[in-house]
Amino acid sequence: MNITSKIRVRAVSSALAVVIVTGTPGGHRWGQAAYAAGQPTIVEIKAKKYEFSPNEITLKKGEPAVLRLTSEDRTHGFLVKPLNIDADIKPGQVTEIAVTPGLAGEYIVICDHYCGTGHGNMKMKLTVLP
Ligand SMILES: [Cu+2]
Repeated sequence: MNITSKIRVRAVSSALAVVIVTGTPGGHRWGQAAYAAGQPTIVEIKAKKYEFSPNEITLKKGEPAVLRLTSEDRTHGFLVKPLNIDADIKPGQVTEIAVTPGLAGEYIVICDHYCGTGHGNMKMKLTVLP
């Protein structure tokens, strides 16, 4: 299988580290080395018109997590501006976002990739506990 994975490392503030990994299912796991140290919580999230499932997740401040995103139909977006997360979710691919939230709070994740008539309501809640 061709390796089409990409790793984008965001400019990090001291409060937050975000790494976005995109790969094909079954492909080489680029993220493995990066995650080995932290034993992150894995959170699977599926996207489809016009919802995320689950539509609510909870993380803990300072604890590393990996959001593993897949799409069941078409390309969706996954945007949480305050946490510096901005990813595309493409069908047939797994998009992994390694995040260690630095700020507690309640955030709204929105799909920022136009996906049809219900697009404007495609949201989920991400809570970061202190
Ligand atoms: Cu959308």
